[in-house]
Amino acid sequence: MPQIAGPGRGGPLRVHDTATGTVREVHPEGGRARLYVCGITPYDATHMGHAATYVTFDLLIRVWLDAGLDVTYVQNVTDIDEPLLERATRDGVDWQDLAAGQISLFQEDMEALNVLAPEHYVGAIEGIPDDVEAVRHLLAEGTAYSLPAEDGRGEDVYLDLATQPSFGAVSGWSREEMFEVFAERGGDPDRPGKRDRLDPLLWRAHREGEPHWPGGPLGEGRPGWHIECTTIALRYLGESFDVQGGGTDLIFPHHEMSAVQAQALTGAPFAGAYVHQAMVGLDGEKMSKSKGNLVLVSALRREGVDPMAIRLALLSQHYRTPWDWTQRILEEAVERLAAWRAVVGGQAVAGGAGADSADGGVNGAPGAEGSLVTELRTALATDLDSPAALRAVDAWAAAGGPGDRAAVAVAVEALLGVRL
Ligand code: 5CA
Ligand code: ZN
Repeated sequence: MPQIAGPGRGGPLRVHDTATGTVREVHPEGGRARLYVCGITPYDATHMGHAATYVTFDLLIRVWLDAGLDVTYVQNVTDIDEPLLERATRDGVDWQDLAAGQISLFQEDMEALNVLAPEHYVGAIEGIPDDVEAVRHLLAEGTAYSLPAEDGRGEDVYLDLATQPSFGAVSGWSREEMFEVFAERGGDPDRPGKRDRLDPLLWRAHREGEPHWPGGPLGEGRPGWHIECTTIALRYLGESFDVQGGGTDLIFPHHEMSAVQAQALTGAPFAGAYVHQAMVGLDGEKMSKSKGNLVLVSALRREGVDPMAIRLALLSQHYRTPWDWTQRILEEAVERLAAWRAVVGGQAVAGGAGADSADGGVNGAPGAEGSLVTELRTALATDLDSPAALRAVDAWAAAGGPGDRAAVAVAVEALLGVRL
């Protein structure tokens, strides 16, 4: 990741870890931080929930960079999965064309929101050879088992959770809680023959009319959803990387299963911390492609909304609190952006706190801008408290923008990703 120029250095990041239920310091030794964030399933355009997730992890990266760490950031794209195939069939389009179009739109949206691109952006299809190798290994170890497909022409493979004592460590959920969402989130609890109804699918044998890839000893087929993220993360980040990220809708089964599969493969914990963005909704319901209640980044951009205002709207809500997108939140962000820009682009304010701008701030003794930068750093390093960071800039702007305004603009972009 690029180093972001800014004055001085920020302190170590503290962030909420779902697995321990605590806010913990995540500041790896050795100067390199490793992050994996679950990417999109590319069958529909980026909505505010996705955008909130990727802006949150962008903030996390910016705090790490500001603290002097190098960051290796990996994201997958689920370019083969049930919902993508269903949507393509429904709309009578080729699933590969659908995915390619949505992936470019997502990347344009992210760029517009000034979200730093991952170093490795890896498609599930690209990862299939690693999945095959992983599943073969688990079968050989006796931690996975096969079941004949309904048509009798191939075998599906499942992880045997009973062999994995770490199962449950990510979510901390009871089995009852797990069953409540397992089926609706891609699980197949009623598949006959499974040893545990929660066992995750590792490999699905080829069925008539479904896309398929060579699986070597597994035969033709395609990987299950969770193994995709397990193998991509292990290949590009290695064992026990620092943060696994995504929305809270992925805590179970996705992150639980990706982690337990990694543990089965390597014997080591998958990640050091599991960080989750709360769900963004619309009118009291989770915003989701399957429900169709969407506010799209691309649609707002087409209407001429400044992407920096969209970013500010997302940052105005704390990542751990579920919230509903409203027009009011966007309007406030538009006003805030205009207010900040007016101060940063304006002439120096006479007298008062503005008088100390002469000391330069950036590398010299901290002036008014220096104390603002310290406030921003403290807010963000304290469990990514973006609302507090925005309030600090508001207060500075309301005071007429004392100190070196150009230095403030640099810090606001470096830390918050907002271009003034
Ligand atoms: N491809 C999988 C992950 S491997 C997937 O969940 N794709 S997705 O397109 O459905 O979601 C992309 C990311 O946005 C995920 O991290 C997901 O947790 C997050 N997300 C989805 N809906 C919301 C929402 N309403 N609010 C916040 N985050 C969301
Ligand atoms: Zn994932």
